[in-house]
Amino acid sequence: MKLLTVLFLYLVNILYVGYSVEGPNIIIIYADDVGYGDLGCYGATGVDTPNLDRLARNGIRFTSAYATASTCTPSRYSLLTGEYPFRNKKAVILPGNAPLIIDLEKPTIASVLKSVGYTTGLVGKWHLGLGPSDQALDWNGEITPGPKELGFDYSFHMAATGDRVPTVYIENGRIVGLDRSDPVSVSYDEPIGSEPTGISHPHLLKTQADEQHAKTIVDGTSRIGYMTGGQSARWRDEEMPDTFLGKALDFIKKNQTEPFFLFYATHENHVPRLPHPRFKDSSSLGVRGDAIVQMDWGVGRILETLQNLGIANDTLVIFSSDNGPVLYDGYYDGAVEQNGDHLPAGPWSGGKYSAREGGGRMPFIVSWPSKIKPALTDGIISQVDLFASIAALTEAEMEEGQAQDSQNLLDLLVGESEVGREHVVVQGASIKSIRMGDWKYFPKGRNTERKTIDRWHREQISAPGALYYLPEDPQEQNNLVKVYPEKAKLLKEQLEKELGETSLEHARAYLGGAKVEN
Ligand code: NG6
Ligand code: CA
Repeated sequence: MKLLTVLFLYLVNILYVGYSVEGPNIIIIYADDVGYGDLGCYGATGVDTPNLDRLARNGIRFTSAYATASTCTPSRYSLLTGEYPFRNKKAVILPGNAPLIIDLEKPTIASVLKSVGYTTGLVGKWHLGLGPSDQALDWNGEITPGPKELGFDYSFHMAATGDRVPTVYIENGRIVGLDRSDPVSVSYDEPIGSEPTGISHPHLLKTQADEQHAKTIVDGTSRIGYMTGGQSARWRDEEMPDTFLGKALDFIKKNQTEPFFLFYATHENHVPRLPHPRFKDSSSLGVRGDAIVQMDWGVGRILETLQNLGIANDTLVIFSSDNGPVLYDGYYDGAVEQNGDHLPAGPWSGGKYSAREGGGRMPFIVSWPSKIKPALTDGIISQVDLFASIAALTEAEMEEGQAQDSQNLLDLLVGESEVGREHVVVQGASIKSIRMGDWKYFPKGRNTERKTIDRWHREQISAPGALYYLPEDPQEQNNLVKVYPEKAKLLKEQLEKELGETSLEHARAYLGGAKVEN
């Protein structure tokens, strides 16, 4: 009898450990510059997103989910490390030849999942720098350190953004399709090589661009930065989504029998918006809407593949975006003219580069068919919380001080609770805001955000700051700071506490002086 008990306990133990190590597959689909109002399930008009709508119908749709910043590099930094971006001075929009900004000692979601037995993959946009910080990177050898050193077993990605050189794919640390006799060089200071630029050869362009985006022309589109060589390796913009999707599907198929983590970071909806011709006029918003339809189609293919492989029920899929929407972002692609009545940020004001709700509040959908029941939640969550929540889900150990801003909101994430964060900080291009409950506060301060996007900041960010009551003022127009000074003080103090050593002045000075200013 005793022997039987021991045997039983032993079997239970194997089963239990086996289960915890297996966990669900995890896919984070991270869109670029897709706003709160850009999906059908969040009220979009002029663009249909049936696949994401279905994901939302069968999963949890969040209405108070945030990116930590309204630009790309800082948001991605937070998602992967579980830290607010202002903890790392280098976490600002990076040029395409920036060194890796994540400390190699720091755990990432990928390294943590790897440590509990997941196979980890990155496909799509990176934009967190590549190579060492003490010497220039040779793009033609092994590109390291990068995703691999941060815990990704497999990677297929671009260096930075679609509008920045180098315009090549990097797979497991090597440029794909590179001809050694035609090496790649990249410069963000001086012009290099003799290739046409948008300034010298505007007639060669598919779309005209501003001066910043008018450097080396690749595939008919001028970019930010100069590049020579690598002709055989240069991407074709219109094929990029299919290329990334193909790699994502390959990764899923290859790893279908073991737990995997895929960080699938789409290029859509960043500029240059050059969707595949088969999506032409698939929306009524011009290329910006067509690119959203294309992204949605790709999500559909991923879901269909999970279904066909029989692993859909055991796969946790999280969809979100890195920052709010923008219509004009350097290329005259018609997005502004063709936007019609569509509200890319939904009911919120501001968008990309802004610390208003439109800059940080994101579409956020979570699906896990075997576990999650369909729901709608207003609990506050930030993408920075994915680290601790996913660590809790997979029973991965987190050490003291790691991922310091990440809260374990697993219960909210899987619909077992509606309780989220008490407060959340969103970093705009030059100013930070805090939301606490239904209130939103901006500190007093010089505002260097782009006038065209956030001109009202200039009027409203005057002493002693600005306070808004979101349920009645989603557009953040009615400054109540003088009506509720105590409330303002409470939020101000909380914001200062969150910032910690990063004083407001310091953060602002740094962002204001950053190379790429917005
Ligand atoms: C800005 C670019 C913008 C875009 C952005 C990065 C200018 C004038 N504008 O600096 O076009 O590339 O950086 O976008 O250079 S993000 O989504 O990756 O943060
Ligand atoms: Ca972005």
